[in-house]
Amino acid sequence: MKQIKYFGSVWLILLLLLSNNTFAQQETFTKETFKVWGNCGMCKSTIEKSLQSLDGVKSGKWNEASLKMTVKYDASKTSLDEIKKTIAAVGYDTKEHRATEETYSKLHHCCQYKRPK
Ligand SMILES: [Cu+2]
Repeated sequence: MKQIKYFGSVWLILLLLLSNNTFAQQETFTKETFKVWGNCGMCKSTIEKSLQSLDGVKSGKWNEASLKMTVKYDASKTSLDEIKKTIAAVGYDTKEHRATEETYSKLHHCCQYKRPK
């Protein structure tokens, strides 16, 4: 009887270790902050929505006052470069990736922010 109890707790400990490990794996996201040029709340939703289709991005938040973009992503699935390219593809500039003139000109007129030189 004592032995059964003993094995029971061994299993419980093993189970706890395993689930702990699973939680640890979910926390391996890389967090980065960088500047994205833009104007308003509409830009915010366009920028943030563009990343929803990108595999490996956990979250992306852009602040229209500071122009700061904060992303959390899985570095084994995507990269900062890929994220910036995706943002440029919907019309928004970062230091490294500029939107094409064509994409920029298709933005709503109030979203046509002052572009970096
Ligand atoms: Cu806008």
